[in-house]
Amino acid sequence: MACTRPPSAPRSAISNVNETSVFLEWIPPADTGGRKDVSYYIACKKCNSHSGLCEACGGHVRYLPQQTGLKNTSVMMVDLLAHTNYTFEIEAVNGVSDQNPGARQFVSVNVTTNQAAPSPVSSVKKGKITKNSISLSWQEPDRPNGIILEYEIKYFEKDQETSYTIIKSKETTITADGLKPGSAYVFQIRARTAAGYGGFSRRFEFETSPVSVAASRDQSQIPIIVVSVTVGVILLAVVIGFLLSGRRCGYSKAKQDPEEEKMHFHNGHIKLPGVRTYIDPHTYEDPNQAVHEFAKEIEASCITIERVIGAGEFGEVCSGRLKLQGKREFPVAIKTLKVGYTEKQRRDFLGEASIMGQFDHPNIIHLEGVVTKSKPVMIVTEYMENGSLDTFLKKNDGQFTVIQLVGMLRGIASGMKYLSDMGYVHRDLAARNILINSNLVCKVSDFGLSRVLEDDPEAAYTTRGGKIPIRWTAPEAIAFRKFTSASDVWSYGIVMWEVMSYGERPYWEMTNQDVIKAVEEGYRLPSPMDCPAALYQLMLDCWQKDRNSRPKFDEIVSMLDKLIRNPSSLKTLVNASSRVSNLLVEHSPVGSGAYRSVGEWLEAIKMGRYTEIFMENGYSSMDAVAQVTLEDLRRLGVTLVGHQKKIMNSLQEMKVQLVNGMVPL
Ligand code: ACK
Repeated sequence: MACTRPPSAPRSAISNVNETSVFLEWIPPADTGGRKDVSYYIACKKCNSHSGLCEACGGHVRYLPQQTGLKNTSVMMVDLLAHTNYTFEIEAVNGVSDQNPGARQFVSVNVTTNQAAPSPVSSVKKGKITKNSISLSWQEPDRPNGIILEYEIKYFEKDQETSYTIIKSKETTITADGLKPGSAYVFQIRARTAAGYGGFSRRFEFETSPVSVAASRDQSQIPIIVVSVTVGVILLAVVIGFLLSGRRCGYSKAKQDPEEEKMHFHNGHIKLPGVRTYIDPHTYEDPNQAVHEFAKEIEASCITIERVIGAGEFGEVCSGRLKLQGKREFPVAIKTLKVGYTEKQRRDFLGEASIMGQFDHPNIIHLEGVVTKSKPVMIVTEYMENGSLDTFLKKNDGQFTVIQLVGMLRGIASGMKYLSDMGYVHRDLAARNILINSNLVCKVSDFGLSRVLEDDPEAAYTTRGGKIPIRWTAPEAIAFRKFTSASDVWSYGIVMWEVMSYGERPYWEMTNQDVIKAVEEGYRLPSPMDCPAALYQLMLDCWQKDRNSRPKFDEIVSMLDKLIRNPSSLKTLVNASSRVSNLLVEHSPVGSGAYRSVGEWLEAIKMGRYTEIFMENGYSSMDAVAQVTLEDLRRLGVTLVGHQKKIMNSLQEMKVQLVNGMVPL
């Protein structure tokens, strides 16, 4: 037999990260060593992002189908840690590789796993129970996906779910006290890591012990009074807290115990201490104080500027390196404030750092710090190798799998969920304001107050004087500046459209005025080419005229997660024949359209129960129905606000279409 050799290294390895799973694919080595028995081995190393030191991954990682002797040129690693840097070495081996053990032939791939929230807590045990308290203990979730920062325990008296209490604890035990004797309480627990909260556990029901019969008559009222007084005292404390900390815009911390925080909610109305909320830097009398509260001061000597990568409103944007004491040097982006700035410009420039510094999330651009003690004044952030998402997608038109695109969208939605939970409304969410790194992780950037819009070349002045990026903005925000997380959801829908069409300009070359008119008339962007139907439906949901009907960011994240977990759900594309390229499509919300009778219309919007009342009161034709007002509905006995909303929204949609002659009623 002729002599044979070990194979050369596998080639062109690519990775696809989905939360804490990584899929690797490569092509066989150029040189198989003259043999047909090439197989592959995967070495996994976990690397520290700051020290750069790597260690073997350990036994928790699962390889599908296996780690060694792989015959195919792909493998999936699951159960990795969240938000961790891994290096995978794909090694080609054959029957003579052992003869030459020194020369490993591998190609390596560096990836950072995305954050994934911990799995639900599955086992909860009751401990000591008294007539007023219940002690619980539980086990860490099976898949913590990171370090558990704390647990949130929600409990309420059975069948009284609207009035609940939340305790936060770093331990896996708590005692809920101040409970009513002989009453059943429902408990749910969830864990939080840097990735956010996992899902709540299933409901666990435990009962306090009863009071003795003899004592019950007189004492039964006491716990209720105690609870009322406790809630009263807490409410009073909150009100005083709010008044005293007015400057801090609703953010205060009332710790019960260093390890435990407790909050009470009634009908979800009171936002109580412990909820981390974004603080508007404008509420600080001295803006410098805000910067230093939220951003670290960096010495200019720690920064090496390498090259200019772009221009911002306040000065150049550069790439460079940051070397902090005791840490390895790493790449950063540096925004500079040009010389000759006014005090207001400096304040506005640093305002972005005061906002960014309050956020800590893998899909929000991370602030390293600021330079304010020397000139030029700088804002230093993590470096995102692939720059802005819109430019990156245009450059790589058609190059990604649907799963990769959905992964990008998931990241953006997750960042937005975090911002909306913090009470921050972005107002300028667009692909140009998303940055993307070498692992295709997308992060929301460009934070500011009025500045954001001044800065954005897309922003146009409206008749009311404000500057608004029309194509990305919800109609109510354009019309009466109602900027909310729901208007951010509209913009998110536009970002989805930009991503799925690889950076196409929304509404192409239509003028801003035409865009406003078309959207107001009920037209919406058509599906991008080759877009999964489920994604286009989600876009249309984000563009609901009624902002309360749009999905919330947490719902968007869960929906995208579901699609990623079940990729076959992305196979159904929007029907090519129904996709009208370069034309807006008429947006018909479910239930509207040409209805032949009042009954058919009410049935379609699931309000069929009112058909008889409508008919009896003279609303027997769609023409008559079109005149109905909210007052009329109340008079007809439609007292539930949800039902009133449903009916009025449907009428509103129909009227818009009637005015434009699109749908004959
Ligand atoms: O598309 P780009 O290369 O990405 O051009 C713009 C430019 O600076 C002006 O904003 C780039 N840029 C901004 N922040 C960062 C960052 N953190 N990392 C990398 N590039 C950035 C952006």
